[in-house]
Amino acid sequence: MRYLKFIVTLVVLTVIIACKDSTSHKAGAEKAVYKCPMQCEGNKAYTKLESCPVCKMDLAMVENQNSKITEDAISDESIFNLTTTWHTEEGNAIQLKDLRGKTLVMVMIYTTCKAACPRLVADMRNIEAKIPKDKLNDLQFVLVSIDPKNDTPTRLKAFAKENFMDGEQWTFLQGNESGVREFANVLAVKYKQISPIDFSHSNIISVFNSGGELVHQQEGLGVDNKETVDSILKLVQ
Ligand SMILES: [Cu+2]
Repeated sequence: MRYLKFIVTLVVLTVIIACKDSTSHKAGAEKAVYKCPMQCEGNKAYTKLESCPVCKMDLAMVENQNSKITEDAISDESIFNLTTTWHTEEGNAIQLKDLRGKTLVMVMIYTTCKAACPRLVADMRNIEAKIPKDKLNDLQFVLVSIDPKNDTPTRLKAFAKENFMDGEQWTFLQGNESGVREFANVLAVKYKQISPIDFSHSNIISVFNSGGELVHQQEGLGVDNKETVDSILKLVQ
């Protein structure tokens, strides 16, 4: 019986190592997780290399679950198919697919808005506040400007600071006019410039899974965010 356990362990370890070797190049900088090779607690994962509390065997390293999705092909519905280059509030040039691997909570705003956007921003912060701190690493809250002319990276950075949203989990994006319009169309967000400094716009917060597929939208200002939070928590479990 003991030999059998040993052989099973060897086989499992070999498979894990083989899988890891073939995927490690693509997986990028995902953090490692550890699981019991005997799966005493099913799929339970640990973040430290220790021993299984049930069988006392050393845990084996496996890739983060997120990396599974990272390696899969992008589906036709994914926003990662959009090829516009954006600039973050830090001035970095990125494409949406660079956000791959995280659950995304996205909203379109502009920083000089005096009416709806301050409330949308508050709604985003209220959603963030309901997410357990240890889950925030798996999430990115993204605010896309519908006013790329005025919302430069510098302006976005200042706005982030003013609103206490300069933590790692917050990203602000400046695009170009066609890229912003294209993205808005995907979200079904409508916006229209009504004066040199004002836009009318829809108020929609969208949740995407780590493959960039839309899973939930909430529409309105100050609406009950329970469904939105639940949809996020399901994705980051
Ligand atoms: Cu607004």
